[in-house]
Formats: sequence, structure tokens, C-alpha cells
Amino acid sequence: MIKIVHTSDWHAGKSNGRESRREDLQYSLNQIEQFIKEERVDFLLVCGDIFDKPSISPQDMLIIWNFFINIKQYGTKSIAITGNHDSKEFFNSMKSLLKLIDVYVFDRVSPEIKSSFVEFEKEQDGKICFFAFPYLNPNIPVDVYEKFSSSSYSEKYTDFVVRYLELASGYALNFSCPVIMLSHIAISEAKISGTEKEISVRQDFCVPHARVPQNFLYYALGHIHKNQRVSNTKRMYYSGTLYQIDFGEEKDENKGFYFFTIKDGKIDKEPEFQRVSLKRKLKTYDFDLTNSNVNSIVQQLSSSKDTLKRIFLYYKPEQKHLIPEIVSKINNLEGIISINFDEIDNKNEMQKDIDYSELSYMDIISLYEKFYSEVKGGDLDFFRNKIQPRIMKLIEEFEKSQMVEGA
Ligand SMILES: [Mn+2]
Repeated sequence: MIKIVHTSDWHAGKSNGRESRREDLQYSLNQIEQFIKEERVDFLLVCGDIFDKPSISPQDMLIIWNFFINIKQYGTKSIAITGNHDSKEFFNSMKSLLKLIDVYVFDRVSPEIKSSFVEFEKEQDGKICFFAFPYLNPNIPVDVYEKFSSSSYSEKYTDFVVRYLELASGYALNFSCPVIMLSHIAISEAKISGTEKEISVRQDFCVPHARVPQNFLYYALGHIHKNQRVSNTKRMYYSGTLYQIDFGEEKDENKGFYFFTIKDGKIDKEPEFQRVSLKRKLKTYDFDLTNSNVNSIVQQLSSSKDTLKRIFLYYKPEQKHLIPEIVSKINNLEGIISINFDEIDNKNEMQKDIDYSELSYMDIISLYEKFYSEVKGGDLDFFRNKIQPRIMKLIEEFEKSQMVEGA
């Protein structure tokens, strides 16, 4: 029997305001390590966004490398791909070193299909193969997309991805064993963390699940932070984050990883979500100064030690002078991430509902699109058909000019 754990989106190095999330990640990784040790897991799949930023502090690297070193003791091999938050160059530099501790890294989508595969053999259980499709930046291969006749860039992106996956699925037939796919990608039907709304708010740069070739045994996905089996698919799974990365995930406390087993080339035990407990939960506190005083606010905030707090204070115009005192009293309490205040009449206008988890993985074009439609109130079709292609051309020209200067 081959035992597999699927996880993703660790975001090592993440902080919210002045609060580092290092201890939250460590707490969750310890639980995975314990699970791996007890179950004697054979393979760990890490589907991107291992680190939160391209520049990584030594403390955060220490957590990640120690984790991989620890699980190697139990005979576990790791397959890891990069996400949009990871530096491809960094992982390229670490690839050979990491192989020494049984971590197989795929740092970018390779032009050569066969180098996207890795095969292992386990005594008695036979062979197993993994196909890795790391994050593909939609804004880079404009030249490549030109070959596709589809009308918009987002369609060209989807067509390119589908074509690559079809070639890979054909190549996978060369292996006489089950093949598992790993990817850091947005599948159109996936649900975004926190809310149940579909990801269709940004249909571009998504791939509909029906266009992904069906012959892989399991699809281990990263990118979307809410754990789920993508609806209407058999085995297309997002493992989600291991702790609430930001307030977009405040309502989603169900964090963890998937575990499944393979026997005689088939799934033996269907994927089961293994929940981890959270070190600290994210919590929004609303205070209305017309019916609560400073002391009760301070008391309520200091009595909840296991939360990271986002605070909204609402006041009547004549209470405005109270704000500096309240802020100075709560600012030094433990776990304060942000303090926001506004007049009570504006309460409903404060934009709390922006899904920051979504923003955190947006590229510059998607961010500008959100700004264009939601802040400037512009027309989305006009943006996608007229503005977006021009921005992409500009980026492409800029990158070309950089290459010449840098040569
Ligand atoms: Mn992520």
C-alpha cells in the first residue's frame, strides 16, 4: 500500500500587520509531521506557495528545511512545486540540495514534457509516478500564446494550459503505473476561501475542470485556500491553507490536509480530510462607542488570547475625541493586527468584504481589473477586450527591453 499526504499554501514568512504567522505555521506543520510519523506516509505532495514572498528570512527557511529533514527520517519522500508566491530562481538554486533530503522540486513549467515527470518504485507495491505543473504566470508567455487563435488573452492562456496538459496526459501513458498530477492553478469551478461564492469573479486565467485531461489518478491542487473536492469532479482536490492566512479566511476554520492510499494501481482508501487545530484564529471585533466604553473594550480584547484581532471602532461625530485614547490603550494588547475607525453612519460603507485572500494571489492585471471595475466603476468587457491586451503588450515590451539592457 502506498500512503500519500497532499498539502499546499504554507505561506511561510506570512505576517498580518506586525504579527508574524511563523508560530501558526509551525504548529500546523508539527501536526502533519506527527501524522506522517504515525502513518508512515510514503509521499508528501506540496502544491505551491511554500513561502509567502520571493525574499525569505532565515528563520522561515529553518522551519521549512527542518520539516523536510524530520519527515525524511520516516522514509517520506516529498514532491514540491512552486506557486505564484514562490521564487522560481530560489527553488532552482535549491533543487539539487533538496534532492539530497528526498525533496523533489519542480520550480517551473518545463518546455520539455518528460522533465515534468518523476517516477518511484516501492518494494512490493510497485511503481508510482507524479506529473508536476507548477504555477504558470499568465502574463509571461505572450509570444507562446500568439500561436493560439482564441480571441482574448485569458482564452489563450486556458488553451495553452489545456494543450500542455493534453500532451502530458499522452506522455503519462508511457508509464505502466498510476500517475498523480500536482498543480498550482485556478480551476474555474473552485470555491474561494471564506465565502461560498464561485471564483467566477475572475473567470480569466482559470481552467474549467472539464478541460483537464481525465486520466490522472488524483489531482493534487494548490492556489485556492479553501479545502475542497472541486464540484462534479471525481478526484480533483484543493487541500487549502494550514492556518487562516488573512481575514478573507476568517469564516473558514476547517484547515488541514488530505490523506489517501493506493493499492494495486488503484485508490484504496478515498481521500480523507485530516483537520489540524489552529494555534490562533483570526477574528474581527466591531465596537459601537455609543454603547460600549473603553474599559469594557480593553477587557474583552485582552481576555481572548488565542485570536488575532482586526478591530473596527464606530463613533458618533461628538465622540471623535475619544478615539486617540482608545487606540493607545488597545494598541499594545497582544495579537492586534489592525485598528480601524469611522463614524457610525459610514459603518456599512467600510469595505470589509473585500476578499484579501483573493487579492493576495492576484497578478498585477487582475488587481488593476478589480480596481477598474470596483473602484472606478468601469465596464469589464471593455477592460478585458481593450485594456488588458494593451497592458500585456506593455509588460511584454518592457520585459524585452529589460533583457536587452541586462544582457
Ligand atoms: Mn496561496
